[in-house]
Amino acid sequence: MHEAVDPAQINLLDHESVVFFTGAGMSAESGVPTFRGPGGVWKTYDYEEYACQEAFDADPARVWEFHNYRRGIVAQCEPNRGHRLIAELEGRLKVTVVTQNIDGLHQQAGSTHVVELHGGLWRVRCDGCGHRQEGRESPFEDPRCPACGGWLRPDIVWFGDLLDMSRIRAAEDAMAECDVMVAIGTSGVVFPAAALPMVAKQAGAAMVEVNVEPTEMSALYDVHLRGPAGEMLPRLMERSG
Ligand code: BJW
Ligand code: ZN
Repeated sequence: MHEAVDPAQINLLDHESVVFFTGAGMSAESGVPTFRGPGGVWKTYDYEEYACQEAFDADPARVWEFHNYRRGIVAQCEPNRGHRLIAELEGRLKVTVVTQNIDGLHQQAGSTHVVELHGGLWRVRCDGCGHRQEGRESPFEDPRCPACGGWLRPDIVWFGDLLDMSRIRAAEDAMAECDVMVAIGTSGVVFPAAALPMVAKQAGAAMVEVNVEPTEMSALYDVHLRGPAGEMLPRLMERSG
C-alpha cells in the first residue's frame, strides 16, 4: 500500500522504502564527467568508436585506452555528500540504489543494496571462456585473459549490449515496491534504464526528480528539485517541525 504524498511536504524519513535511480549527475560533484551536456564524455569521444562491441572487435587497444583514461579519472574521485547521505539513510528506511553509473562510488560511500545496471568500471570479463576478474589497477596494463589468452573487455554495458536480466528484474521489483522514487542526475535518454522509473510511477510511488535542469523524463515526476544533488538531497530529509 502506498500512502498519498503531499509533494510540498515530502520527507523521506516519513516513508518506509525509497529507490534512488541515479545517473552521471550523481557523481558530477565528485569530479566524474557526465556523458551529455557541456564537458560530457560523448562531446570528446564518439561512442561508436569507444563504447560498443563493434569498436572493441575492430580495435581493442583503442577501446582499452579510453577505459584506462576513465579508470584514471575515477580512481582519483571520492564519494560526495549525496552518495554519503544515501548510504546513511540505510539505517533508517529500506533503501535500494538502482544506478546507471559504473564508478562504484555508491558502494564506496557504504550503500549495500546497489543494482548496477550498466556494469562496473573495475570489473573485466573474457567473452571467449567466461573468465571474470576485478581490481582497481589503473591503467589496466595487460588486458589478456589469464585462462585462454583472448582479450578481456571491461564488464560495462556498451551501446547495443544487452543488460543483465537479473539486474533489470531486481530494479523492477524495487521500483514496484517503493513508497518514494528519487531520480538523481540522469538525462533519461538511454533505454531500457530510462523506462524503469515508470514501474514505480504505475505502482503509485511518489516521484521526485533531482537535476540541475529539466530532462526528457521530467513530466513523470511530482516533485522537481532543481540544483546539484549534494545540495538538494538534504532537503528531502529535513524535518519540518
Ligand atoms: C546533475 C548534476 C548535479 C549534472 N546534480 N544533476 C529505444 C529507442 C532508441 C534507442 C534505443 C531504445 N532502446 C535501446 C536503444 C539503444 C540504446 C539507447 O538507449 N540509445 C539512446 C541514446 C537513444 N540502448 C542500448 O544500446 C542499451 N542496450 C540495449 O538496449 O540492448 C538491446 C538492443 C541491442 C541492439 C540494438 C537495440 C537494442 C545499452 C545502453 C548502454 C549505455 N551505456 C552507457 C555507457 C557505457 C560505456 C561507458 O561508460 O564507458 O552508459 S551510455 C551512458 O549513458 C552511460 C550512462 O549510464 C548512460 C545514461 O547517462 P546518464 O547517467 O543519464 O548521464 P547524462 O550525461 O546523459 O546525464 C547527466 C544528467 O545529470 C543531466 O541531466 C544533467 O543535467 C545532470 N546533472 N550535474 C544533479 N551536480
Ligand atoms: Zn578467456
